[in-house]
Amino acid sequence: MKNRQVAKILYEVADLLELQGVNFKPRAYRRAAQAVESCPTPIEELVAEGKLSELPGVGKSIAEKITEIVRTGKLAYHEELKKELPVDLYALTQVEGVGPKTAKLLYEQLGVRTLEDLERAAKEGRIRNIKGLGAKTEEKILRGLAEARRTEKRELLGYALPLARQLCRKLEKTGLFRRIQPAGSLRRGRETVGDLDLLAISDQPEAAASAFVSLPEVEEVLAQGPKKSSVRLSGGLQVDLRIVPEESFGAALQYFTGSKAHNIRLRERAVSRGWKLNEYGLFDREGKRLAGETEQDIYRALGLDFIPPELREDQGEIQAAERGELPKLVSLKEVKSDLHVHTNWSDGKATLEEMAQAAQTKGLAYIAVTDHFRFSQAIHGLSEEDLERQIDEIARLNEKLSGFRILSGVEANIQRDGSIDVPERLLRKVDLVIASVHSHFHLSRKEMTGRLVRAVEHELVDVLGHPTGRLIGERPAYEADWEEVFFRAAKAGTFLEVNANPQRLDLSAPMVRAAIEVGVRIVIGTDAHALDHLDFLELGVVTCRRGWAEKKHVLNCLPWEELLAMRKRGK
Ligand code: DGT
Ligand code: CA
Ligand code: CA
Ligand code: ZN
Repeated sequence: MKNRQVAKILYEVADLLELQGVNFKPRAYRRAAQAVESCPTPIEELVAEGKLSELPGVGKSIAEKITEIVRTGKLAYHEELKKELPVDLYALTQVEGVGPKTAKLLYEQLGVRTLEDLERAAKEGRIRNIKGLGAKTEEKILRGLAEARRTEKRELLGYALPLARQLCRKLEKTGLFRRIQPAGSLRRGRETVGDLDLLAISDQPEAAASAFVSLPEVEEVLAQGPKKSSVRLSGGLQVDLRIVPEESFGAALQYFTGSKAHNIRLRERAVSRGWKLNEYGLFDREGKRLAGETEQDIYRALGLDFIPPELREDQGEIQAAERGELPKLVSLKEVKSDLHVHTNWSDGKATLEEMAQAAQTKGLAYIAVTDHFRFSQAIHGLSEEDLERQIDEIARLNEKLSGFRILSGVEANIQRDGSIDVPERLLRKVDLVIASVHSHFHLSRKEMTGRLVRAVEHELVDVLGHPTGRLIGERPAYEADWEEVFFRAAKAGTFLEVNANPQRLDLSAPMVRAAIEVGVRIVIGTDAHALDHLDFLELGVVTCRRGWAEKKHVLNCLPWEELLAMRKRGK
């Protein structure tokens, strides 16, 4: 049972409860589902260790339900609710334009249970005849179906990356591999991956392939051989393993890292010199091998600086490499801090001290604690008095800590009109103010732009949190004139966040690139609500790298005193 499958059941429970008109509970289930989905630890482990309640949003009752799912593969409560609506609600509601209510209507009127049923009904023009839906909805559903198909089987990087590492570690331990490493979109750091591509060198390829297909994570063996094997894991993800000769490892790594578009450009370059480039190596006219053992050799032979995998998207990287103008990308070890951390003062799971210790153990020099300011019943935020007390508590802890600093902060809410819901007195008192949109997502483009501009121009707002509000695979970025928002943020000296939560990665990589081009400074925050969420920092760094960001663009690379001096109010 994988986290994703558990989450799916919880999401369905939320939708089914919502259909029954139940209040609050759906939200609780959705939050728990999200926590399970984005938790890097396998859910079985948490159950076995009795650690479920460490997940944000998971209380005793939902923890029991999760345990039941992990133990039995299903949930009686879910099956009971599902009698009312025996359809693949999770898949159907992934389609934009289909919420639980529409799904119910479609089932009752047209017997739609699956995505295939939905597609047929939409194509045959039967949806437009349903009262309350109409031709517009039908069109929207058709568009939504195409989009859902494209993202349906993609896995979040935040889930796939630890998984890929775990598989490689297990295989290394067999002693059958001289080398093994991930390639493909995972190595490029794409926010979602379609499948995993592992590349290896082995002196016993048959035995190595056999070890691979025998991994406990494997559900189905699609192919097995000394050169290529493919499996499907129980979570549904496909993994390809290719075993290649040592002399062509670099060429294979280059080829299978992609992207396809980048490879095509690179091959054109080889061809224009009368050479041939493929997964076996770079060869001249006579078939003599020019390079192949390492990627560096290949790029060098083609007259290019080494191009980091994150840039290989055919977005100008080859021209830049030719001119020696590639950015010197920011790296994880240069990052000294996590600038968006929650604690149990609001909806986080760990104490201030635990969070600080965990961050220090990870090698960080400081964090900003930015708990939610009160804003809804469901998310218990800080009151004014809480925040004052927390600031004092942080000051006390800072005296105790050595070689580590906690910055006090707050995650304020940007209200519909762009104003900030924390009193000015408190905004002045904390070290770092993140302002985020947590409500009214569906404004007109003009209104949303005005709202965000007002927030970034607020003299006491330091950071715009998860700026576009997108949730990968669930909710698109809200409509706004981003160019305008970036421009105004740069001008005002307000930083933009790269929120490193696996489902957010917001700003996205292309947006990071656009933002730094107009002079915006970036801060990375994991939005951690539990200790192991601090590991998401790497995803934020990867997103910055894909956005061509250098150390100078990412303020987490500064010592804390210098970061504070960079704030507009620090000047
Ligand atoms: P994914 O799996 O959809 O997230 O994306 P990738 O990039 O991992 O794509 P995948 O797994 O289909 O193939 C791995 C790499 O192999 C891809 O990035 C580039 C290379 N590759 C695959 N097919 C072709 C091709 O037809 N031409 C070239 N030049 N390269 C290819
Ligand atoms: Ca792949
Ligand atoms: Ca593949
Ligand atoms: Zn947050």
